Amino acid sequence: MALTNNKNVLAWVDEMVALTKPDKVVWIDGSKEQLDALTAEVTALPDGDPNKMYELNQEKLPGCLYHRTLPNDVARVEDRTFICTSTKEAAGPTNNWMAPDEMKAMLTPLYDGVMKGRTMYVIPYSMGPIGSPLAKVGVELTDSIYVVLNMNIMTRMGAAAFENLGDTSDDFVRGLHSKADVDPEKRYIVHFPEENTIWSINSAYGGNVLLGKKCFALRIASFQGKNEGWMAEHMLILGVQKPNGETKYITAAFPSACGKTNLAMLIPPEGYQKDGYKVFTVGDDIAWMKPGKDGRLYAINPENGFFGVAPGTNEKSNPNALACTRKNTIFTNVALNNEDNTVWWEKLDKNPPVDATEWKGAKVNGPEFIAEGGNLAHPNSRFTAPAENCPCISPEFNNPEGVPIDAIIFGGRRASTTPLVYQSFDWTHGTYIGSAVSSETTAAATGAVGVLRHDPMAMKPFIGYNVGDYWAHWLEMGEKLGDKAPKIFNVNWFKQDENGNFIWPGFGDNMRVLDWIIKRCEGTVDADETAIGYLPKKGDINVEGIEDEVTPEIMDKLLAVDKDLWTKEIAEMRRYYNDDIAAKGGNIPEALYAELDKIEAKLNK
Ligand code: GTP
Ligand code: SPV
Ligand code: MN
Repeated sequence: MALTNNKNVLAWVDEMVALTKPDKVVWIDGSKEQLDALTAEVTALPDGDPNKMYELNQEKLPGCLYHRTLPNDVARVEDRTFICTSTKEAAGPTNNWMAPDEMKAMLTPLYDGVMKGRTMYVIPYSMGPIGSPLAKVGVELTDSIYVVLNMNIMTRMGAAAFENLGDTSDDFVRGLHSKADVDPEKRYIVHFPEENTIWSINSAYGGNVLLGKKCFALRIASFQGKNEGWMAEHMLILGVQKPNGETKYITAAFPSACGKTNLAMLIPPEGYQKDGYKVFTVGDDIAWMKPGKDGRLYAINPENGFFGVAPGTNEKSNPNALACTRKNTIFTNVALNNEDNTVWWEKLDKNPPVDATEWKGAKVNGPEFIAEGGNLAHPNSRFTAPAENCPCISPEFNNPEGVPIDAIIFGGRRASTTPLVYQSFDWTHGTYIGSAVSSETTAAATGAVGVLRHDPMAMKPFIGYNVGDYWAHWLEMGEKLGDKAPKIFNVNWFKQDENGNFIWPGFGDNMRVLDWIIKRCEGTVDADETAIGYLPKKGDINVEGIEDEVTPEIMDKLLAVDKDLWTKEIAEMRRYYNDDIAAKGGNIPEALYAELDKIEAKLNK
């Protein structure tokens, strides 16, 4: 039964049913009975069925399920992701583009009758707390139960999402997904920002198919934000509660698999805990931000769960993330421990299961398999965990108004050049720093791993329009916020020594850097002015308890601004602006070129 009288929703669903021709249409109301029935259906499938999900040990992992996607379908596919605006210029140099009519003409035959013999699930969902002035409604049509069960964790899914839409509103995002034959040659992740529409076909993996996430909450939402005066960013949101009870909120943009979930759930070092510091998680991947009535910038997390990288998550690196995954969680492409029907991934512990099933489905001897160089879990294997499981979830998580932001942090994986932390001179310089984010690539997208690539604001794969206009939008927001704008910083947890070892301990110890950042926001600590920004003065990053690891000599290395490396960095930025952006149709704001000139002049002084 349709869950809404909204005529636009009903007309669009009818149209997509006529196109894809499912045997049956099921509206997802979000009730436990319905979800239990779908879980029973998908776990009853025979072994070897690509849609099969497995129930895990219900004593150790109550409510948890396991799934393997096809080996050709384990990450986002950026080369098959399109922004179809009416002009190529509107999509800009960082996106693949095709004219909307041409794209629809190409995809329509692929969708024609694709759901014959299948059921279409109609998923209503809200990105953001239902009823929040910052929230938005989406509807995803899919032929995948795996998608329904994941969307139930990642969004506020079900009948309630329609509550605020009314009968005539057209303000909802239309998402059409079919796994089709999961054919990588016919896989397309396509956005029509001018029509609030997403078409995804031939994938059944995470970011390609959970359309509320990257497709809506970043690509479509960034386009909406530009037109409506707000921002959609690839950022975690955290709160640091100080000993006096006051909480400071910080957002941070790092490229995929560069530490957002980890920082969002950070546990402060012992000394900080003793002093009374606490960290709360508001979000781990996406922030929607808008100026509030008081003129400050407010952020909500549009999601309702975490789609986190499993490998590397353990009791030491991120106990909060691990705790999130102990119930009602879906694991994708990790390994199975057949000894007790639980899950395992690299660095979970030092005991890979002897009786294991690796992520492609082969039964193996875990320790032997690893000794031969195999990965038991895929490097981009993930957990889908409800936010409510998080031991440090912020009491403001469901606040419809969001939280006021004091600081914005950019960062990436940089083996050299970039210091542990520095602060921008102002918002415009901070926008330049965001535009200059680059990072060594990870397994979160298909392609080579470990190659340095530009990833402005950690948004390169997610900006739903022209990157030059996106930077202009950042500058406009800064002007609107004026002296109430958050301060902007850059961090690098990944600096290495000559042997390729990380020289900063990272994880919980990143609190020491947040501490400096907060003090800078409050104006209670001085800084050294350098060509690239404000750096911590000697001794101002607290190393109490890690003095053996982070000696004064190492701290000097962490905070070094090497003139030669930075001269190269600036030359590369000029090349990037000119050749990769401006020459390819990106309108770079003059103010950003001016920042480049200023830094260059200071370096040469
Ligand atoms: P997406 O979900 O893809 O957007 O990733 P993310 O940015 O949330 O990254 P996540 O926190 O899952 O971390 C990815 C990888 O970075 C994991 O293997 C972590 O162990 C590693 N990592 C995170 N924080 C740190 C850190 O402070 N230092 C070091 N050395 N590694 C880190
Ligand atoms: C990322 O790649 O940044 C993710 C995972 O958060 S996905 O949902 O696949 O985009
Ligand atoms: Mn992400």
